[in-house]
Amino acid sequence: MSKRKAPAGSPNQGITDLLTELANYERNVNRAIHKYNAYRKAASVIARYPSEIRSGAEAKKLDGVGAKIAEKIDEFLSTGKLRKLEKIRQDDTSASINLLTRVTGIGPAAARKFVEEGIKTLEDLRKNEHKLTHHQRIGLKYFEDFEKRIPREEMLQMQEIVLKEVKNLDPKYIATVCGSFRRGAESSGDMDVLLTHPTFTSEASKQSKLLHRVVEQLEKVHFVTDVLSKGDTKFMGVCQLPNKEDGTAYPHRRIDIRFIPKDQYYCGVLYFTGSDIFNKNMRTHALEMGFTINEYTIRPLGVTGVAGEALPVECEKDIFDYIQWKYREPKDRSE
Ligand code: DCT
Ligand code: MG
Repeated sequence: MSKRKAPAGSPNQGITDLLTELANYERNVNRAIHKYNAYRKAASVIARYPSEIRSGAEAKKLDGVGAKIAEKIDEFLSTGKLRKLEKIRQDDTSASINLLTRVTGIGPAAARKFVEEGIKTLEDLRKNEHKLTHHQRIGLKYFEDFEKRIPREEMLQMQEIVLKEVKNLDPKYIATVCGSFRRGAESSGDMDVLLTHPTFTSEASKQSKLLHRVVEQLEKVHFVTDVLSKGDTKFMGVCQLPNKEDGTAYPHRRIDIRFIPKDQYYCGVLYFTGSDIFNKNMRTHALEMGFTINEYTIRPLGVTGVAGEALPVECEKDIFDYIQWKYREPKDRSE
């Protein structure tokens, strides 16, 4: 999962930037996840609105934009700024917490703790390396690189390396690059890879070696450069494309690889393809149809609301079929 960095380029970018900043403030500083989601939802629907918004009332017609957000949009359109944001930006604690949470491995709670200890800048973090976890140290080391979005062209090259190495190890592996890349995005925040193997099912005993072999191979060819964390079913790390022909290096990138039982693979692919907002909407529709979906399974809900056995799933479309939803290609899953 990547930290929030929206791609640029809508006619309402001023408004979406403002809403994203408010969203991050609510999540990181207030830890108000509902407000965070409300701002994100509004930003997302406005980002896809094709023409320039001229008033709060116009924005309010969109699903996910309420009266309060419409008011803020009016203030921003008429004055060019937002008093609430100006105040937040001036507040030293908020600004520091927001900055520190941009380091991977530092969540809102850790950021607040650091700030209370007087650790407020990246420089402060560097001076206090002994207080950081391994994950946070790597996050700090590649701070600038991880802030950069990954152009699709590079994602394609990265995908080629991963799929080739996996196939060379054992052609029976199945791997899918999910996330925004699978939705066709022109740039991505990170690389989300899902992996399975026919011998690994939710019934079968653990097959821990199968993920480790892939990671070791990707390290061997110098694609994976650092490990943030490594379990039997989830690897979080750092990767880098080989240098360009003129010798210049590509930025280091975040990569996650999840090893998923074959019978749960397509629920995983659906979930990790997202978007997060699409997932929420699909889960809501599933509930209305009497099913519960998560990243592992789809299960029918009994009359008492208790979930039954996992239903068999052979592809993503099976999941859409169960809840009687028309299949949507990944590129049409932004909401
Ligand atoms: N996801 C979700 N709910 C969340 C977070 C993530 O359903 N709260 C799913 C949907 C997308 C997928 O996980 C990968 O997450 P990210 O990498 O954060 O999103 P992305 O769509 O790939 O965007 P980015 O280009 O920023 O990586
Ligand atoms: Mg991603």
